[in-house]
Amino acid sequence: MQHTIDLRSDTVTRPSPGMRAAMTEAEVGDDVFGEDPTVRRLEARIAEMLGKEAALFVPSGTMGNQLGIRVHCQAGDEFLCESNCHVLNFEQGAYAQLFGIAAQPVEGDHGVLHVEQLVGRIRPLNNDHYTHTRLVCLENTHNRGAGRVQPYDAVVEICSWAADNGLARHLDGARLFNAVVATGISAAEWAGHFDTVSVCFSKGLGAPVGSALVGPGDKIRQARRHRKALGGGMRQAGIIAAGALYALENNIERLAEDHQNARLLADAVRSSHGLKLDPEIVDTNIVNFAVDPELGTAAAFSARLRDEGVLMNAIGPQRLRAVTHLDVSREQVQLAAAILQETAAAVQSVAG
Ligand code: TLP
Repeated sequence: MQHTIDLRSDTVTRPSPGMRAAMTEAEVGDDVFGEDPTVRRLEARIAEMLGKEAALFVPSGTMGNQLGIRVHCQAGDEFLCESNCHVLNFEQGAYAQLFGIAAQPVEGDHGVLHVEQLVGRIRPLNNDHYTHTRLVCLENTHNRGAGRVQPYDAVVEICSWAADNGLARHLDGARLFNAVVATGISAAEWAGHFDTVSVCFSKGLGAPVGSALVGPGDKIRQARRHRKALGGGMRQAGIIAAGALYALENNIERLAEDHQNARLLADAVRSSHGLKLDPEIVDTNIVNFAVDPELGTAAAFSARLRDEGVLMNAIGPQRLRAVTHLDVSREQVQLAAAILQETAAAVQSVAG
């Protein structure tokens, strides 16, 4: 069998030789003492890119989000979010488990929310029956929304409504740079509407480990304290921060290639009988599609693809997800697209 083409997630990338060299040469110190020069450089760089005062290097996007929520809320508070967001569905409800914070989910259209859906959802403070609504949390790009970019105007409207009503704003920007490349709207412009933003270096940017929480100095100081409590205080973390710095220098613009490759895969889905893009639009590097029950389940279809050397995860009984990234070339994506079409046709001919 040919080399496996791994489209399960953009988290599967391995550091390139250039990135590994940067990591090997990184100057390091004890970051719990605030003495790692490479971590400091990374924190200063990402804060500057997002137009914020400060940043905190954390081991994962999950920790970045949970700290982001924690610095705006405490036990008995709640945040508004989209019902398919990562924070709510894929982080074990850590905000509730660890901090006593609740979520009020609101269903969007493939992850996209509009301000009218949020108006009226802030609970009155003067009634002891209610949690206190403190925060709005958005996700851009939206993972379950198939990499959907939030419409910029909707973000501006939601965030200014939130600010006018005394709510803080946190952005899960695990794939913010995909939105930047897809729209030409800078990271600082997007981030300007939020108090805190978490960004991941270990998704499309290709670093092996790490995320950052970015925001005002006082919130980041608070987050640093909570990070220690969660066991996220790292020592000579400059080794991994160097990979993230390398990613910021080298791997942002190239995300456009991943977006083109995702469109190529989407075309293969469109032309395959029994497969249907859902949603139809492919904004960035994630392609979600439905498998007609007559072709079997998504898990069975995924297993067929695996036999042909293509990895795509089932994300529902009849849904699959494919994610393009820097470790799959144009040629590999072309091959994966052909295998996808052939597999659909082969299964169809048996079923039909
Ligand atoms: N997403 C992973 C899985 O957890 C689903 C993936 O393969 O896409 N926010 C968003 C929008 C994410 O997609 C992810 C990871 C995270 C946060 C969490 O990042 P990590 O895995 O670093 O904790």
